[in-house]
Amino acid sequence: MTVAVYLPSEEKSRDWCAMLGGLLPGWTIESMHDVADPGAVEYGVVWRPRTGDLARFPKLKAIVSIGAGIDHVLADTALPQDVPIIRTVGTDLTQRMREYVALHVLRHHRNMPDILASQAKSEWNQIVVPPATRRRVGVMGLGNLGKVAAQTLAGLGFDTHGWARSPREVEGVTCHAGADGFAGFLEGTEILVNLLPLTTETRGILDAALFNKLARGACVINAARGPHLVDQDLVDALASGQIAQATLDVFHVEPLPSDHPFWTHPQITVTPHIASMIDAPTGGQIIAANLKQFEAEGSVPDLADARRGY
Ligand code: NDP
Ligand code: OXD
Repeated sequence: MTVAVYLPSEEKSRDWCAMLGGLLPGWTIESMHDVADPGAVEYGVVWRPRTGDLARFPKLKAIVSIGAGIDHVLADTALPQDVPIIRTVGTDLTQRMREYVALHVLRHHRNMPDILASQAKSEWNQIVVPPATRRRVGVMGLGNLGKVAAQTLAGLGFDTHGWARSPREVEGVTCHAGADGFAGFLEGTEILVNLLPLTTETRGILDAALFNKLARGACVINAARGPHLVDQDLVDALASGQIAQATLDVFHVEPLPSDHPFWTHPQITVTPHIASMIDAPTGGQIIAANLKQFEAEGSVPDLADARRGY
């Protein structure tokens, strides 16, 4: 079996090849930056592939996304049609994401930005916030990541609501579904967490209309994809006070350009797409297991639905 690996950095591609080579003895693992024989490649393991890269492989059996999202694969306008796409998911990713969501929701809930601003002025500023039980938080997306994040917030005592495309049941979480359930989900939300996939339906969903439906002074955490957010609408909502604070892990352009105003905005916390970044050894184990299973059985449980977009 021949696998071609692509990450934008040639060095990282080589590291992943070496690591997958160790986990898949007898398989040929090559970097997509310099494939010897495109006709031999049966699997592509990719993060943000270049347009046309995967179309060079006539014998491609499956594409593996090095990550949970597949938007970066579907962005390839020359993508071969009907080649299955395998997501990389697992407990490691959900654990990392629940840590990130708990950290940033608690930070907004306990008003840490104001506490730190007071410390900078040596001010003893005893900010009293409502208990978590009276703080309404909302999680957009109740898939692998959103479900565990919502359960974590419910476990901390928050009044937790979740929103998905289809009706879901998550213990401790009030679930809302579809377009009909969207307004009821947003109403009164004080801390909003976005964990939706990026699709034609969800692109630009974090916009002025959504911000205006939240409680005044709400906080927004975007840990999904940059194009979910209409950047200028956030800047305007922060200026008007409709939104008090935002934590952003993902951006329209990554890495976020060094002159981007988000870096220095006093109401925005920037993290560099690390909410749940897979490390190569863990991701490699999951990917190698998926490749072996796909080769043996022709399918795996973690197949994405390209038509649906996630
Ligand atoms: P899943 O595919 O498991 O879940 C997606 C969820 O979103 C489902 O609950 C789905 O509803 C819901 N959904 C999809 N479309 C809509 C819609 N139009 N309206 C309402 N709900 C919708 O995804 P994951 O939880 O694994 O990952 C979510 C995203 O997180 C990824 O696509 C990726 O972009 C991002 N991510 C970010 C990381 C980071 O480090 N910042 C790391 C990993 C992922 P239903 O249940 O009805 O299908
Ligand atoms: C992912 C990511 O999709 O890291 O897994 O963003």
